[in-house]
Amino acid sequence: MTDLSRFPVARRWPATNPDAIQLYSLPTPNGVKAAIALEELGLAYEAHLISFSTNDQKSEEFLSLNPNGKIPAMIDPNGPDGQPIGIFETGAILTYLADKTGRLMPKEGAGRYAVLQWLFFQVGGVGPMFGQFGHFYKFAADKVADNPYPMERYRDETRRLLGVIEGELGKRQWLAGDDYTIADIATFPWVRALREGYDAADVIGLDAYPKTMAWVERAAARPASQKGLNIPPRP
Ligand SMILES: N[C@@H](CCC(=O)N[C@@H](CS)C(=O)NCC(=O)O)C(=O)O
Repeated sequence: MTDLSRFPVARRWPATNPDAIQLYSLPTPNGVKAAIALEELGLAYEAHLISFSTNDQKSEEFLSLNPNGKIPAMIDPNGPDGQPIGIFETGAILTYLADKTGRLMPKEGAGRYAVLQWLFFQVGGVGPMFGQFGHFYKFAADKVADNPYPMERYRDETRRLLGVIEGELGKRQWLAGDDYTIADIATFPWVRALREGYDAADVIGLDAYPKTMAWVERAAARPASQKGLNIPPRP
C-alpha cells in the first residue's frame, strides 16, 4: 500500500485507497476536466471535495500540493519511476493522464501538437476570458453596475473565441481532429458553463454558434462526462 504521508493534503483529506489516484477538486469548469478524463480512462481514483465556502483551496495543506491555491490538483501514487507524484494545472494534469495511458492524445507526430495547441488555447484563452466574463456578468455585476466596460470587454472576447471554435468545428468533428481528445475535455465544460453556470446564452448569443453547441452536447452526452460533470458531488 502506498504511503502518502509525505503529502500534507492527504493527511487532511485521507485516502481510503492510497493506491488509487487522489483528486482534490470541485465540479467547476476547471475541476470537472480532471474527473471527466479520469472517467474516460477508467482509472481508479478517489475525489475529495475542496470547498470554496471554507476557502479549502487556500489552506496550508492544499497549498502544499498547489501553491497557486486553485482546483483541481491530483496525486498519482504510481507516477514516473513508480514514485508518487503531485500535479496541478489542468493542462498538465490532462497531458499527464494522456501520457500515462497512451489515450486521448496521439503519442507523437503532428496530431499530438494539434491537441497540445488547442489545449493551450483553452488554458491560456478560453478559461481566463470566459471566467472573467462570468465574474463581471454574474458574480460581481453589482460592483460594475455603473460601468459596462469590463463585462463588454470579456463578452466580446468570449464571442470572438467562440467564433474561432465554431470555425474549426466546421472542418472536423472534434476540436483537435477526428478523435475525441483532452482538448475537447478541457474546452467543452467552459462553453457549457456560459449557458448552465452563467445563464448567459442570450447575452453571448450562443445561437450564433450552432456547431459549437452541438459539439458541447456530443461531448457532454458521453457517459464519462455525465459522471465527471458532478464529481465530487457538491454537498
Ligand atoms: N489555470 C488553472 C485554473 C484553475 C482555476 O482557476 N480554478 C478555479 C475554479 S474553476 C479555482 O480554484 N478558484 C478558486 C480561487 O481562485 O480561489 C487550471 O487550469 O488548473
